[in-house]
Amino acid sequence: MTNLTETMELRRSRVLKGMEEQGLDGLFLMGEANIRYVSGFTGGDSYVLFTSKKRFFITDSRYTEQVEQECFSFEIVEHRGNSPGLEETVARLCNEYHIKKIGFEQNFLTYEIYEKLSRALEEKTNLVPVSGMVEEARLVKDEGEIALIRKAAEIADETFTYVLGLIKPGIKEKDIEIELEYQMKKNGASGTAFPTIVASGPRGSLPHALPSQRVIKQGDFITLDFGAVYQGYCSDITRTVCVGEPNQKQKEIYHIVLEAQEKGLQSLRAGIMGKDADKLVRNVIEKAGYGSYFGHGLGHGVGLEIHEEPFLNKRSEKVLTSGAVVTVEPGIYLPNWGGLRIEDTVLVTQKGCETLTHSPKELIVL
Ligand SMILES: [Mn+2]
Repeated sequence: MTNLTETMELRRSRVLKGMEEQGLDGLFLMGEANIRYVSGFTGGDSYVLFTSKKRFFITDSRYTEQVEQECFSFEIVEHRGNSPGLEETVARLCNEYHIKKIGFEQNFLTYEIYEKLSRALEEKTNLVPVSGMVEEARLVKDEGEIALIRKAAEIADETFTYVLGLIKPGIKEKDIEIELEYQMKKNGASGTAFPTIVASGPRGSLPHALPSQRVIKQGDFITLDFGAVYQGYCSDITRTVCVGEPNQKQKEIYHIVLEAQEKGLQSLRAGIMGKDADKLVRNVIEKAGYGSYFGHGLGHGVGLEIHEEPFLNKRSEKVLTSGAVVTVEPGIYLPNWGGLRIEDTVLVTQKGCETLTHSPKELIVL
């Protein structure tokens, strides 16, 4: 594994190369995950300004000491408090370093900041919207990142095994959510990767059901979708279990989704296009007659963010690369009946993919 300094330098040189290709002599970053990726900073409310020659880390007094500890090779510039505001600060640096064309992240910079920044900048500086300049680099995970995602996946697996022991008729969805989140933290997670989903009985038809006060009953399917964050990196797993013996229809639908999910794991490899992977999995569910009940995409990238590139869905023309980490998560959702989803986090490799979440997938009957 390369050391942190080398890793950061490599990441920054990729971004600088992208700037050069787009003719930018400045790049203003506001996306939190992007900033963490190029700086190692774990706090919030801070920004990075790259110029061809200098790197500025723009923060306020709450974080200055933390930036000194976590980041290197940046000139720290304070804003807010006793200093001028963000837009004035960025404009001052652009003027001082004669920036002609500065890129800003169009998906993060608000219209309000854009207006203030436009007004503060001198006329010779052009503000140019850009996207994906850091996200592209983040697509391929390095060894260190993969190790952290592996750990986040392991925490999720351990948590699932533990929480299975607590699920029985009479417990509420909310209780299961609290246990999942508590156990993930006990197992080393800094937090949850996204709001935990617990959907039982007929609520299983809501793909993103938030846990309710519903009491678990004998015969319920329960879909648990949760993930851990470990040192900034996320995991994502979904399992559906049955409380008591499943009926014929539950068994039938479960096996269709399982077959589709396994088809996904067999199909993923470097070189496949997102929409082709989606199609192969969707075919399994369509052939079984439930195509219209699988409304969402096959999966998404996972890393510093829970949902990031590459997205795997009907429209995705992104070609998967070795080192991408994605989810494979087909589901079937039948209104007024219920539903289920099965999801793993996987690492895309040259020859196929490696599953990082290992919880069992045969129907668990509690
Ligand atoms: Mn997911």
